Amino acid sequence: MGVSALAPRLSTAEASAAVKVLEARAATAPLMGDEAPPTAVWAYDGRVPGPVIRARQGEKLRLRFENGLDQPSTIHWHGLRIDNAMDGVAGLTQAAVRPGESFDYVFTPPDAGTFWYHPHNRTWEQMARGLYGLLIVEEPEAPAVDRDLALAFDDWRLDRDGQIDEASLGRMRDWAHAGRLGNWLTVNGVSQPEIALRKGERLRLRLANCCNARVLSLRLDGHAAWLVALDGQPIAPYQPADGVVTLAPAQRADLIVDAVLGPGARTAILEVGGAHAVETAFLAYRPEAPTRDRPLPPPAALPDNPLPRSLDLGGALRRELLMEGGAMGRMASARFKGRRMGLRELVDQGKAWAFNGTAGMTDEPLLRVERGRTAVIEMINDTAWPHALHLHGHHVRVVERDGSAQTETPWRDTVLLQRNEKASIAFLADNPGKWMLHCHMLEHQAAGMATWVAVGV
Ligand SMILES: [Cu+2]
Repeated sequence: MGVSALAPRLSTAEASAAVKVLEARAATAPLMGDEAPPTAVWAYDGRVPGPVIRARQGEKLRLRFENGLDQPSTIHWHGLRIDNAMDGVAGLTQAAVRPGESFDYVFTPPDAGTFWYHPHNRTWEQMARGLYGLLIVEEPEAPAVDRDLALAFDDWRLDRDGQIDEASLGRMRDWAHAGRLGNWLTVNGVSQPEIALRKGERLRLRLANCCNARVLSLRLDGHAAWLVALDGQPIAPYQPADGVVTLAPAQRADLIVDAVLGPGARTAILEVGGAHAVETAFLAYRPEAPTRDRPLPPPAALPDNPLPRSLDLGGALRRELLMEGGAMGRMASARFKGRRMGLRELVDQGKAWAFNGTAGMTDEPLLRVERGRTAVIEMINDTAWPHALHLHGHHVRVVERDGSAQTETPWRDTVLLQRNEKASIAFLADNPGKWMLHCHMLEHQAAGMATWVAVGV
């Protein structure tokens, strides 16, 4: 049984003609459950998360973004290696779409996998208020699973009335520390949803960390899940020894899970990163008899995406990226608006972090690389905080971590660096344009951790 029975599909002719509209607007969402008053949010098509967009690899997608908010916005298609003009970065690849206006995004996803979309203008506020959704690009030959479930994790900061804590939006104490951490966790916009399943089923779970700043460590209790893809890109399937999948903000993981418990069993997807495990969602077995009477063989690898076969590290262009700043850091000053400022003045300007001594975007890119060459960025996290570095338009491989060479690491679009850690990433600069490289702890990005890379331009 394949996933096709469950995912409605348009024919090719219909798909190329159809323009899907995504409207960002104020809405309400039952984040605290149906018994509590709903939370006022900003949402795509009035839903949190926004609708799951299903696309097919290599087929053109047309999405009209309509801005029904009272501030400018854009949509960035996270992890998709598409044309630069469609990347959705306000001020770099397009002008922000003003209230009441629209923008047509037209692109052809080259890779199958689990991706997502969110604004790229005041992202720290617009995502904290609920603007994000998943974008799934289906393989031409989807793996045989009984169900394909997308799970978007988010932590919200809610006040006592269950409303978005607006007073703390933009608070520098968060910006100079871990970022905006929430106090209310949802999966697909619901607290502790229950997923019904039947013994014997094979599930594909697509997990996405849509939090502003929280790193999630997730473990499915009672099951040995196969990890088959990271950040949309297939890996050789394996079962993590401790069962834990760590996802930095913006990272995704695809799991294959066989429902091996008995009818009536109930188990949880746990978040185990904190002092005690938190139940984020439940899997509840229906009482019916198993769908299969014998276990399935281990899952096959997902089909390859058209990523480079190799990276020419010897001939690579190399740049260092020194990450500094934040609370308990050593940074005394940084450049901002064309001059050097001390930390206190930077904080007054809403900045707390720097890349190579400058807070925020610069006129000149971090590096300028000709199309077709490999680039290596040596990232040095000289801060007391973890950071999740996201490069637009490309997937990267970690080729060195803390001085040790790494080989055949997974392709990622977002790489987590622990405090005081060093990691070198390599990528083939094969997608021309201006591509952002920034921390995906969104408050760190807003407070200075943002630069860009020029490919062939
Ligand atoms: Cu960061």
